[in-house]
Amino acid sequence: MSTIEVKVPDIGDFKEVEVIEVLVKAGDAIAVEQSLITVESDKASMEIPSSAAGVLKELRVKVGDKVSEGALLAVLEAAEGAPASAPPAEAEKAASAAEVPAQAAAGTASATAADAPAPAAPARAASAIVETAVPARQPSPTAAIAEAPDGAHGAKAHASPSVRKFARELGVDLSKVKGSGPKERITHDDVRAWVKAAIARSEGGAPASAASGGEGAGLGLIPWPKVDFAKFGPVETKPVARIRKISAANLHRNWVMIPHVTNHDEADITELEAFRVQLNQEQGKAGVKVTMLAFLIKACVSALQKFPEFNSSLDGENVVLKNYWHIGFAADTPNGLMVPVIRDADKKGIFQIAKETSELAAKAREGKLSPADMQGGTFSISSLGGIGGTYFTPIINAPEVAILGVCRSFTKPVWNGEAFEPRLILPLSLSWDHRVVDGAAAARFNVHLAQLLADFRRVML
Ligand code: CAO
Repeated sequence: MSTIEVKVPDIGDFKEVEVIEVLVKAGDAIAVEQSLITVESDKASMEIPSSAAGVLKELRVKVGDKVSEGALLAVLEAAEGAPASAPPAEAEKAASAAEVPAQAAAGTASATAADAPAPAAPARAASAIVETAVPARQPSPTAAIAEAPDGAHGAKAHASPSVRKFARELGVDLSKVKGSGPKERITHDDVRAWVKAAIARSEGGAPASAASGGEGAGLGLIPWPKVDFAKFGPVETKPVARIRKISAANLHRNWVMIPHVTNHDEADITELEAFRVQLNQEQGKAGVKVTMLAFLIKACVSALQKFPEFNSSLDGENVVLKNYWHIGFAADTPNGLMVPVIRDADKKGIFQIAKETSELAAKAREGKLSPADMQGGTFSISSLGGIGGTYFTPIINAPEVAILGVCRSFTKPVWNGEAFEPRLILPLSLSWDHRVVDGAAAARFNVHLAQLLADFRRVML
């Protein structure tokens, strides 16, 4: 069996460059052009490929060695029957194929890559590609990188082409990986360790990590602060309730993924509240208690029919406008927030809606809501009127595109053209998804809703 010596090819002006990574070990079957080591100069790093195929008998360099063109890298036992090295024609082809992207890259390289000194234009076997985020890498005998931006993130990552390729295959953003090699260079093992840690984090429970912010929750943020609270005073630690974990994960996603805007307005509900009190008096204790929430649901359906984009969902490139009006309402329960849904609220009267909201709220508090009770909502209302407050910014209940928050009504003096008179005012806070709705439409929606609540006869129009 014959042996072949593999030497450092022409690497342009690079001399006495340090071996920073060894990519193979004795006994490995080596293919022609397989990377053997990575070397690094002050300006760039590059992988040195094998000029021949065979089994690696001996590697003659180690990490930290300095090598130049012609230095002996490895001794191979030639693979039986296989051509010991790339035929010259193939090598020429590979070299010229590599030179094309090198030129293209020079024209399209980002500022970071363009600022880096161009690797020496090597003759034949040692071409160079300045790797940018844009083009797919071409095969090259020797690929040089110059602190090129990685992926779409634009952050500098210090890694060899094979590590970059490995990271791309696994979908790893190298700017997030800490390098353990010389000068914080990222190695294959660093990428592997990062992936393992990411899997462990996600297996640790998305809701919990969402609640705590996780490791920056994948947003490139600094990690959540880890504080030993007991150092500062007595503490009590208890697990997050199951429902709170679920709602936390949903709220977190919605808050992060939806560009929320909230418009505030006021509705004069003086007459409506008087009407509500009158209805409840007429009915007595035996009847259904008519609530402001029931009127709000009915008024919202009417406003949603006038402004259908608020009763829609985003579905990829499409907006799905729904011709049904199922209204969810936030219910505060001992276990956390739940959102039961009043189906076909457009077909129901105030008494029916009041009855259903009261039943569903009771079911929510008893933990007896079924999944069907909470599905299919097209718009939500969050009423804090029984508690207090003036305005707040409710989080949209995806895949809906808007939510109405209402707080406690209050009496304020309103100028009627001749004098101030006391009026009962309901504060409205409408949060909407700016991908689907615009501010002008939201302002119109609120104005219209306030008109409906001020004169409920308008709901019939
Ligand atoms: N202004 C003034 N008073 C109001 C009011 C308002 N906007 N809304 C309700 N009230 C009054 C009611 O009339 C009732 O008074 P009485 O006891 O004298 O009749 C009292 O406040 C209690 O009402 P309620 O809030 O219990 O009942 P509701 O039908 O208005 O609301 C429900 C039902 C399920 C919406 C409510 O119980 C609830 O859970 N609200 C919290 C929702 C929530 O948590 N939102 C936040 C989500 S984001 O974290």
